[in-house]
Amino acid sequence: MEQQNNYEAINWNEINDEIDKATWEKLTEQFWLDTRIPLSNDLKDWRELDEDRQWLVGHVFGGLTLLDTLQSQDGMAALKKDAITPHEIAVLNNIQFMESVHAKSYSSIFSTLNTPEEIDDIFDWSDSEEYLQNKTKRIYELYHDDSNPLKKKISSVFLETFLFYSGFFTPLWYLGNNKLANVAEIIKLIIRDESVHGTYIGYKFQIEFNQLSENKQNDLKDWMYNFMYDLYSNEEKYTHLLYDKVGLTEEVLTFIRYNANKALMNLGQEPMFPDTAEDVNPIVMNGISTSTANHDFFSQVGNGYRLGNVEAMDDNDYKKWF
Ligand code: MN3
Ligand code: MN3
Repeated sequence: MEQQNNYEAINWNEINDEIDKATWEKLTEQFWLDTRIPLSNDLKDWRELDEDRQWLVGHVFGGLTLLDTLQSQDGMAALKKDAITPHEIAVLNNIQFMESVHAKSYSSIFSTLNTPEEIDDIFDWSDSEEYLQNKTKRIYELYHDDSNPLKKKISSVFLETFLFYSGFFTPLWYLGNNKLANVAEIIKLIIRDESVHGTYIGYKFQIEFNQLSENKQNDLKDWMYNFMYDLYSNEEKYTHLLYDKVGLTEEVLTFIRYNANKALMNLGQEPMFPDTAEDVNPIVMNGISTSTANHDFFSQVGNGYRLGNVEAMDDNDYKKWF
């Protein structure tokens, strides 16, 4: 009989990469569930929105549901195959579960704000809309190509730090205008998670990228910038489709170019677009960077449920942890 190698138990007392442990602690510390947010408090704001704006809110969340489904069903499973340390797999398990929480949380928003017929329409749309399906299929194919682990990591970071933001713009915009605060609270919790995910997966990318020869690094860089360019031109069309009716398209495009640069930075690369934080509408920027406005959200539900401040990580957070 052929002898198999012994199966090894994960040992948290022997850490190969301190970033794994720090990320596990950060993610478990900021654990949350959609069921804790009192979404029905936003119904009054919702009823004051006109039909076009209600359509926009419903459909950006339809799009986000599709992307978080991709992350929870395919993305993290794909990255786990390439993990270097057992602790990295544990971190990716945590991320995978939270992607399911994210995907589910939009349904909590739908069931609060939308009628059953509207919800059916939104899911029919997200399961068939051309530009949304384009980006989803492109990333799906890369996740299922095991021949290039680094391209999988690029896909994950582009998805989470760039492609979600055409959708995130809407709740942040309303938050800045003092509307739909509880819906926005869910989105800020998701953004806080994605910020850690993008930084962590970008860090794991850089470890392997830095071991490549200069030629191979340059080839991969070319591929990466072309891929970003393709995704951006698709995203432009998606943004027009969603935002033309409410006149916000140009502001959204600025915001997504800013986030495209952040995605490249997570991967240790130079920005591609001239847009910086100063170019983004400050109403939206406030929403993304400030602590959660109202911690009473959590005392309302009792049980001693406590969360730290809701804020996105900045570029120096890994340094701060140590
Ligand atoms: Mn997610
Ligand atoms: Mn994520």
